[in-house]
Amino acid sequence: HEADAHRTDLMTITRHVLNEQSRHPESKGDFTILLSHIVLGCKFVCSAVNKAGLAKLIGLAGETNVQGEEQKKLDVLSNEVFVKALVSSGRTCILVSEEDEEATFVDPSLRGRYCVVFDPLDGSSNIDCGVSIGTIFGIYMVKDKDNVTLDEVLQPGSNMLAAGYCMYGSSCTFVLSTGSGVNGFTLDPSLGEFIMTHPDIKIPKKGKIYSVNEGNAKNWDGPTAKYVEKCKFPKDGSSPKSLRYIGSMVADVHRTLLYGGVFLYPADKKSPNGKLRVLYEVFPMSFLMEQAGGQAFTGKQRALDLVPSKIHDRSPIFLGSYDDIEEIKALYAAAV
Ligand code: AHM
Ligand code: MG
Repeated sequence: HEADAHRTDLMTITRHVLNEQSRHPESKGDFTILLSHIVLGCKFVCSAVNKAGLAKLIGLAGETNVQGEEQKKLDVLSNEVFVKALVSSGRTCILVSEEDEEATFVDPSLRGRYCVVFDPLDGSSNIDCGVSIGTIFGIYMVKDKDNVTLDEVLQPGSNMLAAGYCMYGSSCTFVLSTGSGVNGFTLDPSLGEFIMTHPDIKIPKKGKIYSVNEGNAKNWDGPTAKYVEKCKFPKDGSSPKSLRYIGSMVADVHRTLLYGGVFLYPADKKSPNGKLRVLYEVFPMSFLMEQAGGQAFTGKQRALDLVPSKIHDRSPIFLGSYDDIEEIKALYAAAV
């Protein structure tokens, strides 16, 4: 029976990626190995997040516990785990993490062709109250691993090979795109494996939810203010949209992918480039949105066409359902 097949035929991430790679005979399994190291990092963070209260992992970096050991804040710990897992995979050459001011250039003896940009634990202000947080990543590939410069990662998001996130929520969910659609996997803790639970995610063409930090409204520009006003007081006879804002990008984007609608972190007078980081927040989420049939826009252009000039650059971002983003684009086009 169909139902039985679902229960006994477990599509793990590794199996899924191997299937995808088999369509590229030239591939030597390097991507599968790289991804398994990212997945390992996510499993570690998932278990650490679940134990955060218990293990007293929460605390300021540099504080010492009763044994006199240094306590690391969860985001610092997560970063170390990802950096070590990625370096030891032997498949990476440059790493860019939100936690590290400088990019990491992998020692030539361990170098591979992939660059990974990531935010190891995004939304960390939500840790202490148990709200969902996540890891976000994007992957580029270099031509010549023996000759790499920072320019390899200062590239438009459309050059990414793959992107994804892992959400540490009521369950642990891994969402991935390697450029041919988006798939979601849920961690089965008893197996320690992510099993495909959300094949071929497509975002609804139009949604009923908007998601934004409205506390910044007094500093918004005209088109953003007009759009949010429209969400609340539609003039075309449609129902107002619902507001949902978690304040964890991974959770807000995950809901947007599944239910549709828009997530925005616009520019405002205080932060003319918004808050979110181009390389490891805006790009991976924009990549996933487009792969799921939605759009990602900066207020000026397609988000994936941005070219960052520094690794920690920020950009305003509007992402979500195709039709909803069209409305935002029209408001920005009318404003110039
Ligand atoms: P962080 O990288 O310092 O955790 O900040 C990123 C987070 C995102 O997850 C979220 O979308 C945004 O900050 C929320 O910002 P705000 O609190 O300004 O609404
Ligand atoms: Mg972040």
